[in-house]
Amino acid sequence: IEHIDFHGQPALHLVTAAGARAIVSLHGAQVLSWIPPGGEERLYLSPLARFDGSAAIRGGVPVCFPQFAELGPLPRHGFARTISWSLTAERSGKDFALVTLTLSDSDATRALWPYPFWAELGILIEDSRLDLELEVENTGSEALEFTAALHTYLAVREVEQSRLEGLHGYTYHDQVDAGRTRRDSGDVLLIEAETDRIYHDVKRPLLLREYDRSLGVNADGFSDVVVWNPWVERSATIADLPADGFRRMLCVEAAAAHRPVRVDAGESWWGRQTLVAL
Ligand code: TA6
Repeated sequence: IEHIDFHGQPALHLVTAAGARAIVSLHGAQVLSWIPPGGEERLYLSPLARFDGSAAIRGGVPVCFPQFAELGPLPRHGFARTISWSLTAERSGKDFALVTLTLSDSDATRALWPYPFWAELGILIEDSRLDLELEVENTGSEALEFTAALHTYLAVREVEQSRLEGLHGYTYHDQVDAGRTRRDSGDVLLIEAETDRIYHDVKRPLLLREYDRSLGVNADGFSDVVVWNPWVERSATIADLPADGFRRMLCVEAAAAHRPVRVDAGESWWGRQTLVAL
């Protein structure tokens, strides 16, 4: 585990003996690159991403906390992705590398959200797996509620030729249709237009299939899965995404969005997303 400078930001470079690699920015505790053994990047990072702190970094795995999207009064996706986290542990062995970053309340967070908390993101690479585990502890004396997501931007060769399997039969809120509730009836999800869906209570592991490779996506603790691709017109409104960027990415997010998470005083919650390169 090496401390590096990545586009002017302090970052960590994780490497395992088997050849897996990841880059994690302390700003936002954001994983910006993950390359399993074999050498192919599996996360999308926009070539127009800004690293100067003026905006959230477009790509990798932004941590949305304590608010997902615009589900409350906070800035979109909360504040965790736009402030610096602290490195509290780093460990590596023959086949793995692990770092732990933490964030707790400060004057800046309390100005937006009045709760004392402690959050930890554990980032583990092992074999062909990337494991992200978010824990949130309520260090205050009254219950708190939040929504959250690991807003994972998966890299795809061509989004229209990718198939996301595992969501059939689940109910979702369709954010491109005024939040209407629908039920997924197809065997696979194909991305052929702007897509922004919150699938509820997803219990199955998902599989993103491309013509020559696949990626397993599963989660625990997070009840929902968000699938997002901005497609042509929406992309044009996103300054830090190139015009054809949407073709190279698909967000498959582990989220707690549909129902807020409630954490009583002194209690904690955790959620995990795991990606497995196949
Ligand atoms: O997770 C999907 C979403 O909430 C979309 O509605 C979309 O706007 C996206 O996140 C990106 O948000 P951002 O604030 O990073 O531009």
